[in-house]
Amino acid sequence: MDESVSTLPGIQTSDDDERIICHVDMDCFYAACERLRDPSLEGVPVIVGMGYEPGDDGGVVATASYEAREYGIESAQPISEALDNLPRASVMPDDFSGSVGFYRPVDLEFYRSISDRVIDVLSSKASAIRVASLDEAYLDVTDATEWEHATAFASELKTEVLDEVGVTASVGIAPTRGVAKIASDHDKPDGLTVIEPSRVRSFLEELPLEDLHGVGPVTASTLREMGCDTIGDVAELPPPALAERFGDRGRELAARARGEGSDIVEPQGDPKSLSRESSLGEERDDFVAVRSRVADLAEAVAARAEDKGAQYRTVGIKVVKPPFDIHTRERTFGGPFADASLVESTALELLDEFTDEAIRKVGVRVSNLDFAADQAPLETWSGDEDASKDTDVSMEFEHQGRLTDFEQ
Ligand code: TTP
Ligand code: MG
Repeated sequence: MDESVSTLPGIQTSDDDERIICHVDMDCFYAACERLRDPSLEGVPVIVGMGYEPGDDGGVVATASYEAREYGIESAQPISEALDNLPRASVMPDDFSGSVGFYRPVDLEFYRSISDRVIDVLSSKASAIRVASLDEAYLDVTDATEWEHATAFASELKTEVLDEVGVTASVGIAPTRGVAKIASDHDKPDGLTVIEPSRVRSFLEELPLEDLHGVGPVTASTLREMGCDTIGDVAELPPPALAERFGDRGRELAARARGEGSDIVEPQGDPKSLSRESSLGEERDDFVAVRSRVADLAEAVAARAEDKGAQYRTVGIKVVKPPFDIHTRERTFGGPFADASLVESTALELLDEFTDEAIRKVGVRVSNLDFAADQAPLETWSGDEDASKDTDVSMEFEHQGRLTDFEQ
């Protein structure tokens, strides 16, 4: 088994200290979710908001699709103002019925279910993930890619989110969390921006002050009074001048403007699933080699679960066929267990369906995790055939992963 397979999240394994941090932020997320269940909203202005009733002018905009943003509609705007901005298809009463745009009320439960699916995909690509909000996450991808391949990595990640969930993401990759976040916002929507360590200063230099985390209109106007028009200008200011004006916050601003900041992605909570996946090279057409790779991944996943003191009820595999055809299969047992050989034999049995097919990538996952329970004796459930099921959830890998490990 490859050494890196048993790497713990957050433990640095690369030769130098430099991490590769990826920030993912979904595009007009609530609106994108609404489009998933109503494709007729595709390509037209969509406003998702709360507190609005037709004929009434209350309520605020939660988000607007990019088509609606063309008309100056933005988050936190009163719906009445949004309605004023939207062109009218005909002369109608003052509500959405006459406008060229569409309104949908916020449905957090639905957005959360989509978010879970996105996070599940992201989790399989990173050694650590921190979910910052429903539509935003930081990933430590140091062990998954290299700077030279970061663009291809990000592109594949975006494609996987789109193919598996149906929404677009903007991705930024940089050496720190702060710069990665600025990068993901840089080319929205459907953005992809990689800022290698040597480019951090020049990337930040020309950006407007407001792109810096913690700089709102008030701070920006103070900074302008101090002669700054860009982030580069802030980086040039002597830090004591900033500290004098803003106190400790000033020192932080100076550091951020120079691209300094944390590169630690601290995972939160217990993971919902643990998985490893691996791309196949030459061996993609050699089923014996594919089986051997799946066996290795199964062993790694079981070891990872053991490290974390986790038992599992579900074992699954993911098979990606060329060009990008994702298939998942899983089997759920009647009780939690921790048994590497059962993970391996189950994964290999599930793989049999794909015998002699060309396979680009394989993954193994355990889910339905249990961190507390003592292991039930095997015989209390192992013969429970009714509780064991195969599921064919192509494009859908149980979607409960929040934190997984992987090996590329
Ligand atoms: P954002 O990522 O800030 O916005 P967004 O995803 O809609 O658009 P972008 O393409 O610019 O990333 O926020 C994510 C979701 O959070 C957004 O879809 C709706 C919700 N939200 C609010 O409810 N109120 C707000 O003021 C903001 C900013 C977001
Ligand atoms: Mg977003």
